[in-house]
Amino acid sequence: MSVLSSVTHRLLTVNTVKIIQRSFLTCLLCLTCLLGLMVPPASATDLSPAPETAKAYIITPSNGETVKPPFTVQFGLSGMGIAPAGVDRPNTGHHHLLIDIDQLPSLTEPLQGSEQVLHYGAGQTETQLTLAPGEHTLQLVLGNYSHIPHDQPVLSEKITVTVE
Ligand SMILES: [Cu+2]
Repeated sequence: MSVLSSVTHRLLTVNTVKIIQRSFLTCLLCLTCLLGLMVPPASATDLSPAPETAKAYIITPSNGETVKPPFTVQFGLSGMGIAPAGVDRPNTGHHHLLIDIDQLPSLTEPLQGSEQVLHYGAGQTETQLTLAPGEHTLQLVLGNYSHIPHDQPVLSEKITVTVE
């Protein structure tokens, strides 16, 4: 009687544990699915594709040029169009000028504006710059409607200018 009771008890316990384990796994799966639905990766929604042929380039000044401040920097873009920030149109973006940047910022997040990262969100294709005398580097990176570089990023060559 007591042996039978003990066996029954053990069976019940084992079954209960199994049921709890199964419920826990089901819950975990549901939670994972829900979280996956609620928080899609930023890259899936915010990144914009760019044609492989797209190119950004600095028209003036040319690499190695000596310039007097203020000097004009002209932005070139081929294979894509310019659209102001906030306007989500395929194959478009706006220019950002990177000044004296050695390490590129994240190219999958919105570019943070600073003295070294200038936004041209109105769709400008040139600017006037005044920089301290000496050598400086300039590079363009296109950003999409929400200031995120494209996938693939559209980056110009980095040029060096000497400011008098
Ligand atoms: Cu921007």
